[in-house]
Amino acid sequence: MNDIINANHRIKDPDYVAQCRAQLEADGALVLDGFFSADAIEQIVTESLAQSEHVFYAGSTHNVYLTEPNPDLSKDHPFNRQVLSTKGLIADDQISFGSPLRTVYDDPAFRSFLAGVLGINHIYPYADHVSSINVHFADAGRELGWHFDNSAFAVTMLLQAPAAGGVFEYVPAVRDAEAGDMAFERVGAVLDGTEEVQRLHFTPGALVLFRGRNALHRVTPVEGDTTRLLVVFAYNEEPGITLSESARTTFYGRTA
Ligand SMILES: O=C(O)CCC(=O)C(=O)O
Ligand SMILES: [Fe+2]
Repeated sequence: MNDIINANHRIKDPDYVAQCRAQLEADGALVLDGFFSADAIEQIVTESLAQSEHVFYAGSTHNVYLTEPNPDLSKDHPFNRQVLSTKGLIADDQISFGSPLRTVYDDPAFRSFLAGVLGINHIYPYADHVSSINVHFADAGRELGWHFDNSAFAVTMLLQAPAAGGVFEYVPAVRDAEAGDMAFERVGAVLDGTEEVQRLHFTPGALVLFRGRNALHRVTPVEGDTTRLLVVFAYNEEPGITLSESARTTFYGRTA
Protein backbone atom coordinates (compact mmCIF):
# COMPACT_ATOMS: atom_id res chain seq x y z
CA MET A 1 0.00 0.00 0.00
CA ASN A 2 2.90 2.35 0.80
CA ASP A 3 3.71 2.64 -2.88
CA ILE A 4 0.11 3.42 -3.86
CA ILE A 5 -1.03 6.10 -1.40
CA ASN A 6 1.31 9.08 -1.02
CA ALA A 7 2.67 9.41 2.53
CA ASN A 8 1.70 13.07 2.96
CA HIS A 9 -1.93 11.85 3.17
CA ARG A 10 -1.67 10.48 6.70
CA ILE A 11 -4.61 8.10 6.55
CA LYS A 12 -3.89 6.56 9.96
CA ASP A 13 -3.58 9.92 11.76
CA PRO A 14 -6.81 10.75 13.67
CA ASP A 15 -6.20 14.50 13.26
CA TYR A 16 -5.94 14.13 9.51
CA VAL A 17 -9.10 12.02 9.44
CA ALA A 18 -10.95 14.66 11.50
CA GLN A 19 -9.77 17.43 9.18
CA CYS A 20 -11.00 15.52 6.10
CA ARG A 21 -14.29 14.76 7.79
CA ALA A 22 -14.88 18.43 8.63
CA GLN A 23 -14.24 19.37 5.01
CA LEU A 24 -16.65 16.72 3.70
CA GLU A 25 -19.30 17.94 6.16
CA ALA A 26 -18.84 21.56 5.14
CA ASP A 27 -18.77 21.10 1.37
CA GLY A 28 -20.64 17.84 0.73
CA ALA A 29 -17.51 16.72 -1.13
CA LEU A 30 -13.83 16.22 -0.42
CA VAL A 31 -10.95 16.35 -2.91
CA LEU A 32 -7.53 15.10 -1.82
CA ASP A 33 -5.12 16.00 -4.60
CA GLY A 34 -2.08 13.77 -5.14
CA PHE A 35 -3.49 10.97 -3.01
CA PHE A 36 -2.37 8.16 -5.30
CA SER A 37 1.18 7.83 -6.55
CA ALA A 38 2.02 8.60 -10.17
CA ASP A 39 3.40 5.05 -10.58
CA ALA A 40 0.17 3.45 -9.38
CA ILE A 41 -1.90 5.70 -11.65
CA GLU A 42 0.30 4.81 -14.63
CA GLN A 43 -0.04 1.08 -13.96
CA ILE A 44 -3.83 1.34 -13.57
CA VAL A 45 -4.19 3.43 -16.75
CA THR A 46 -2.19 0.83 -18.69
CA GLU A 47 -4.20 -2.12 -17.41
CA SER A 48 -7.49 -0.24 -17.95
CA LEU A 49 -6.69 0.76 -21.54
CA ALA A 50 -5.79 -2.88 -22.26
CA GLN A 51 -9.50 -3.61 -21.60
CA SER A 52 -10.76 -0.94 -24.03
CA GLU A 53 -12.39 -3.53 -26.29
CA HIS A 54 -14.46 -4.84 -23.43
CA VAL A 55 -15.89 -1.53 -22.23
CA PHE A 56 -19.69 -1.49 -21.99
CA TYR A 57 -21.17 1.82 -23.17
CA ALA A 58 -24.50 2.80 -21.70
CA GLY A 59 -26.62 4.33 -24.41
CA SER A 60 -29.85 4.71 -22.64
CA THR A 61 -31.78 7.32 -20.76
CA HIS A 62 -32.75 7.05 -17.11
CA ASN A 63 -34.38 9.15 -14.42
CA VAL A 64 -32.29 10.79 -11.72
CA TYR A 65 -33.42 8.14 -9.21
CA LEU A 66 -32.14 5.27 -11.42
CA THR A 67 -35.51 3.54 -11.28
CA GLU A 68 -38.15 2.52 -13.79
CA PRO A 69 -40.60 5.34 -14.62
CA ASN A 70 -43.93 5.55 -12.79
CA PRO A 71 -46.74 5.38 -15.37
CA ASP A 72 -49.14 7.03 -12.91
CA LEU A 73 -47.13 10.26 -13.12
CA SER A 74 -46.84 12.45 -16.21
CA LYS A 75 -43.81 12.17 -18.51
CA ASP A 76 -42.54 15.58 -17.45
CA HIS A 77 -42.86 14.90 -13.73
CA PRO A 78 -39.36 15.10 -12.14
CA PHE A 79 -39.67 11.41 -11.23
CA ASN A 80 -40.08 10.44 -14.88
CA ARG A 81 -37.85 12.99 -16.64
CA GLN A 82 -35.13 11.21 -18.58
CA VAL A 83 -31.45 12.14 -18.83
CA LEU A 84 -28.81 10.59 -21.07
CA SER A 85 -25.76 8.58 -19.99
CA THR A 86 -23.32 7.48 -22.67
CA LYS A 87 -20.14 6.82 -20.70
CA GLY A 88 -18.68 3.34 -20.63
CA LEU A 89 -17.21 1.15 -17.95
CA ILE A 90 -15.42 -2.01 -17.08
CA ALA A 91 -17.01 -3.76 -14.14
CA ASP A 92 -15.56 -5.36 -11.05
CA ASP A 93 -15.53 -8.84 -12.57
CA GLN A 94 -13.32 -7.54 -15.42
CA ILE A 95 -10.59 -6.26 -13.09
CA SER A 96 -7.73 -8.68 -12.43
CA PHE A 97 -7.09 -10.16 -9.01
CA GLY A 98 -3.58 -8.67 -8.90
CA SER A 99 -4.65 -5.12 -9.80
CA PRO A 100 -3.54 -2.30 -7.47
CA LEU A 101 -7.21 -1.28 -7.60
CA ARG A 102 -8.06 -4.36 -5.51
CA THR A 103 -5.14 -3.75 -3.15
CA VAL A 104 -6.53 -0.27 -2.43
CA TYR A 105 -10.20 -1.28 -2.34
CA ASP A 106 -9.56 -4.12 0.13
CA ASP A 107 -6.95 -2.39 2.28
CA PRO A 108 -8.12 -2.24 5.93
CA ALA A 109 -6.32 1.07 6.58
CA PHE A 110 -7.92 2.67 3.50
CA ARG A 111 -11.37 1.39 4.54
CA SER A 112 -10.91 2.68 8.11
CA PHE A 113 -9.84 6.03 6.72
CA LEU A 114 -12.96 6.23 4.53
CA ALA A 115 -15.25 5.14 7.37
CA GLY A 116 -13.64 7.72 9.68
CA VAL A 117 -14.07 10.51 7.14
CA LEU A 118 -17.69 9.47 6.55
CA GLY A 119 -18.38 9.17 10.29
CA ILE A 120 -19.48 5.52 10.18
CA ASN A 121 -18.12 2.37 11.81
CA HIS A 122 -17.67 0.04 8.87
CA ILE A 123 -17.91 0.00 5.12
CA TYR A 124 -18.68 -3.07 3.04
CA PRO A 125 -18.24 -4.08 -0.60
CA TYR A 126 -21.22 -4.70 -2.89
CA ALA A 127 -22.52 -8.26 -2.80
CA ASP A 128 -22.95 -8.43 -6.59
CA HIS A 129 -20.16 -9.16 -9.08
CA VAL A 130 -20.13 -5.90 -10.97
CA SER A 131 -20.52 -2.90 -8.68
CA SER A 132 -17.60 -2.68 -6.24
CA ILE A 133 -14.78 -1.42 -8.45
CA ASN A 134 -15.51 0.19 -11.82
CA VAL A 135 -13.31 2.03 -14.29
CA HIS A 136 -15.26 4.63 -16.25
CA PHE A 137 -14.37 5.56 -19.82
CA ALA A 138 -15.65 8.76 -21.44
CA ASP A 139 -14.27 9.91 -24.76
CA ALA A 140 -15.42 12.95 -26.77
CA GLY A 141 -19.16 13.59 -26.48
CA ARG A 142 -19.76 11.05 -23.75
CA GLU A 143 -21.37 12.07 -20.47
CA LEU A 144 -23.07 10.86 -17.30
CA GLY A 145 -26.51 12.38 -16.76
CA TRP A 146 -27.87 13.86 -13.53
CA HIS A 147 -28.55 11.19 -10.90
CA PHE A 148 -28.51 10.17 -7.28
CA ASP A 149 -26.35 7.14 -6.44
CA ASN A 150 -27.72 3.99 -4.87
CA SER A 151 -24.79 4.02 -2.42
CA ALA A 152 -24.80 6.55 0.42
CA PHE A 153 -21.44 7.90 -0.68
CA ALA A 154 -19.01 7.60 -3.56
CA VAL A 155 -15.25 7.35 -3.65
CA THR A 156 -13.54 8.08 -6.94
CA MET A 157 -10.04 8.46 -8.30
CA LEU A 158 -9.31 10.27 -11.55
CA LEU A 159 -6.82 8.41 -13.76
CA GLN A 160 -6.71 10.58 -16.85
CA ALA A 161 -8.25 14.03 -17.43
CA PRO A 162 -9.83 15.08 -20.73
CA ALA A 163 -8.63 18.21 -22.56
CA ALA A 164 -11.93 19.92 -21.75
CA GLY A 165 -15.42 19.09 -20.52
CA GLY A 166 -16.00 16.00 -18.39
CA VAL A 167 -16.61 18.26 -15.41
CA PHE A 168 -18.14 16.87 -12.23
CA GLU A 169 -21.12 19.05 -11.28
CA TYR A 170 -23.16 18.60 -8.14
CA VAL A 171 -25.74 20.03 -5.79
CA PRO A 172 -25.19 18.73 -2.23
CA ALA A 173 -28.00 17.44 -0.01
CA VAL A 174 -30.83 17.85 -2.52
CA ARG A 175 -32.88 15.05 -1.07
CA ASP A 176 -33.01 13.02 2.13
CA ALA A 177 -33.38 9.45 0.85
CA GLU A 178 -33.27 7.97 4.35
CA ALA A 179 -36.35 10.05 5.28
CA GLY A 180 -38.10 9.18 1.98
CA ASP A 181 -37.85 12.76 0.66
CA MET A 182 -37.68 12.73 -3.16
CA ALA A 183 -37.16 16.52 -3.55
CA PHE A 184 -39.15 16.69 -6.80
CA GLU A 185 -39.16 20.48 -6.90
CA ARG A 186 -35.39 20.90 -6.59
CA VAL A 187 -34.73 18.02 -8.98
CA GLY A 188 -36.96 19.78 -11.52
CA ALA A 189 -35.08 23.06 -10.96
CA VAL A 190 -31.66 21.43 -11.49
CA LEU A 191 -32.88 19.66 -14.65
CA ASP A 192 -34.30 23.00 -15.89
CA GLY A 193 -30.97 24.68 -15.19
CA THR A 194 -32.56 27.21 -12.83
CA GLU A 195 -30.74 26.08 -9.69
CA GLU A 196 -27.09 26.91 -9.30
CA VAL A 197 -24.73 23.92 -9.33
CA GLN A 198 -21.20 23.48 -7.99
CA ARG A 199 -18.23 22.14 -9.89
CA LEU A 200 -15.45 20.03 -8.47
CA HIS A 201 -12.08 20.30 -10.14
CA PHE A 202 -9.59 17.53 -9.63
CA THR A 203 -6.48 16.19 -11.31
CA PRO A 204 -5.25 12.61 -11.92
CA GLY A 205 -4.31 10.92 -8.65
CA ALA A 206 -6.92 12.80 -6.61
CA LEU A 207 -9.18 10.96 -4.21
CA VAL A 208 -12.72 12.36 -4.28
CA LEU A 209 -15.48 11.60 -1.78
CA PHE A 210 -19.06 12.83 -1.99
CA ARG A 211 -22.45 11.94 -0.56
CA GLY A 212 -23.89 10.72 -3.83
CA ARG A 213 -27.15 9.28 -2.53
CA ASN A 214 -28.46 12.70 -1.60
CA ALA A 215 -26.31 14.96 -3.78
CA LEU A 216 -27.59 15.32 -7.34
CA HIS A 217 -24.58 15.05 -9.64
CA ARG A 218 -23.46 14.54 -13.23
CA VAL A 219 -20.42 14.59 -15.51
CA THR A 220 -20.66 16.98 -18.48
CA PRO A 221 -19.80 15.79 -22.02
CA VAL A 222 -16.09 15.25 -22.62
CA GLU A 223 -14.36 17.36 -25.28
CA GLY A 224 -11.10 16.60 -27.11
CA ASP A 225 -9.11 13.50 -27.91
CA THR A 226 -8.14 12.34 -24.42
CA THR A 227 -10.49 9.85 -22.79
CA ARG A 228 -11.63 10.74 -19.27
CA LEU A 229 -10.70 7.71 -17.16
CA LEU A 230 -11.91 7.46 -13.57
CA VAL A 231 -12.17 4.71 -10.98
CA VAL A 232 -15.24 4.39 -8.77
CA PHE A 233 -14.73 2.51 -5.51
CA ALA A 234 -18.27 1.69 -4.37
CA TYR A 235 -19.01 0.65 -0.80
CA ASN A 236 -22.05 0.40 1.44
CA GLU A 237 -22.81 1.01 5.08
CA GLU A 238 -24.39 -2.44 5.44
CA PRO A 239 -23.24 -5.86 4.17
CA GLY A 240 -25.13 -7.83 1.51
CA ILE A 241 -26.27 -4.91 -0.69
CA THR A 242 -26.65 -5.44 -4.44
CA LEU A 243 -27.30 -2.76 -7.05
CA SER A 244 -30.90 -2.68 -8.31
CA GLU A 245 -31.59 -4.67 -11.49
CA SER A 246 -32.77 -1.55 -13.24
CA ALA A 247 -29.50 0.28 -12.51
CA ARG A 248 -27.44 -2.77 -13.48
CA THR A 249 -29.22 -3.04 -16.79
CA THR A 250 -28.72 0.69 -17.47
CA PHE A 251 -25.02 0.87 -16.61
CA TYR A 252 -23.67 -2.65 -17.14
CA GLY A 253 -26.02 -3.98 -19.82
CA ARG A 254 -26.45 -7.16 -17.80
CA THR A 255 -27.72 -8.20 -14.38
CA ALA A 256 -25.31 -11.06 -13.65
O1 LIG B 1 -17.30 10.26 -13.02
C1 LIG B 1 -17.48 10.85 -11.95
O2 LIG B 1 -16.73 11.77 -11.58
C2 LIG B 1 -18.66 10.49 -11.09
C3 LIG B 1 -19.19 9.11 -11.33
C4 LIG B 1 -20.54 8.89 -10.71
O3 LIG B 1 -21.22 9.77 -10.31
C5 LIG B 1 -21.07 7.52 -10.59
O4 LIG B 1 -20.42 6.58 -11.04
O5 LIG B 1 -22.17 7.34 -10.04
FE1 LIG C 1 -22.90 8.99 -9.23
